[in-house]
Amino acid sequence: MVWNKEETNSRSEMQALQLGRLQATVNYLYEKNPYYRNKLDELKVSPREIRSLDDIRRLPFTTKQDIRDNYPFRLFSAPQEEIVEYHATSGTTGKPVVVGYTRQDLETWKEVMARALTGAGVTKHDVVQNIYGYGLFTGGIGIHYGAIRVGAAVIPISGGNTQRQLMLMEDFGSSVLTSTPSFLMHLHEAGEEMGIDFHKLKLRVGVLGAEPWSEAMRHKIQDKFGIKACDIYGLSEIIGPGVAFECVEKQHGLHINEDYFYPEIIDPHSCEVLAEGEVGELVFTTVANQGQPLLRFRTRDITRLTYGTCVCGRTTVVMERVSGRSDDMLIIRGVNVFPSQIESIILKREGVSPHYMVIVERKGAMDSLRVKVEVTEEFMVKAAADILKGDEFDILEDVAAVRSKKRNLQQDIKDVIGISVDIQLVPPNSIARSEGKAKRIEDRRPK
Ligand code: DLL
Repeated sequence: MVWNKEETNSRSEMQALQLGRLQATVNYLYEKNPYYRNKLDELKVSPREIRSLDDIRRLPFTTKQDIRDNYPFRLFSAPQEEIVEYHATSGTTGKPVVVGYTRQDLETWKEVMARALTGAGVTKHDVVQNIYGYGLFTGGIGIHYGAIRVGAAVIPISGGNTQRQLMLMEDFGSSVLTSTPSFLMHLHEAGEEMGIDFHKLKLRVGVLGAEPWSEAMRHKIQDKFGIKACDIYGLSEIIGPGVAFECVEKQHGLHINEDYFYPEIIDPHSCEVLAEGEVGELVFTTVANQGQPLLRFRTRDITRLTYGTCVCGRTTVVMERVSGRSDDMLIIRGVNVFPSQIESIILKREGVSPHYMVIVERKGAMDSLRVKVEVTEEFMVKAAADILKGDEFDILEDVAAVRSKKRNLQQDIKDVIGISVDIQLVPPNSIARSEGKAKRIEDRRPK
């Protein structure tokens, strides 16, 4: 289902809309924002010279660091009295990255979120259990705005609260779950322990994102909950959730709301713009934002773009699911590795759960990779049987079933990523669960 006719624009209609909005944005920034005015002056680009969409290449890039350096409000272009809402990313180091929205920006957000939920098949008949965190994080409130715009009922439960989540899911008849995929897996485990049969509940759709997840994880979640799971992508700097989303008809690739957020793919090293279909870093220019419009914001997310008409009727450009962030990409002995590649292998194997952690260490001059993964309860029972047969009880390591499981996983991972990793199998529930985005990498190399 399509929410708005702009989503089915012809390419020329879309480009005309984008160009008009881009020109207005560059003018607006030149007039209102000293930071961008200086940047454009330095590059000797006058707003009048932006005559085609290709001229976007003359505009400067913006990075997360640029926003931080202008903390808190120096990148805002609307006057303070026009700002009606703030959000910020937690930021592991230093100051957070701040975003400000005008009333019109909130309208944009509601619109793109309504498109995303409609794309996943959500209607006014649905009850949306919104598990994304409310607060400075954009997930909770962004989904909330969109759900109300499509007329669905929202349960603003936010993250955490496992027992209450499960209770309301049953008692309020939730039909849609909006959550990070990793937290949803945790809810499933907890519910299973309590004897909940998820297939008997009213659940039918999941709108999942905010972190990378694999196709294998989608299948697992769909089977376990009896739902259709669609990916949703976004980032605070651009608007929050709703920048791009998967349609339930295809469930393959995410439609970018490109009439608001103009995408490019660049080579992250040379910064050259890449052609359709080539994999690189996603860059967005917001062409309709007022509070804090950004030119060519470097997301660090790795993907590729494809143009065409989708089975759902949308003509908006599609981005492949994000395999990871360039800063999550590990370079181990010269080989590029994303945790999501490892996840897709783990999820296809019996006996291990989707809870894992990738640990990078330096041994001598060499970097090494250790994958810590939880075994399932069933696997523990099988391993215990081995122990009873006479093996010494030496945690999990000496048990035959464990040895062969480790060997197999090691081989499968090597086949896909091309390097050897150590596998560490750990008991169920021993890897910390996150209520929001899962932490998958622990880099212990000396800085
Ligand atoms: O995570 C916004 C959001 C909330 C998206 C709820 C979807 C659902 P930030 O906290 O600013 O915003 O984090 C943005 O998260 O650059 C990606 O690296 C990652 N990310 C977001 N969605 C996906 C996804 C929200 N579907 C950063 N797949 C982005 C992979 C994602 N990575």
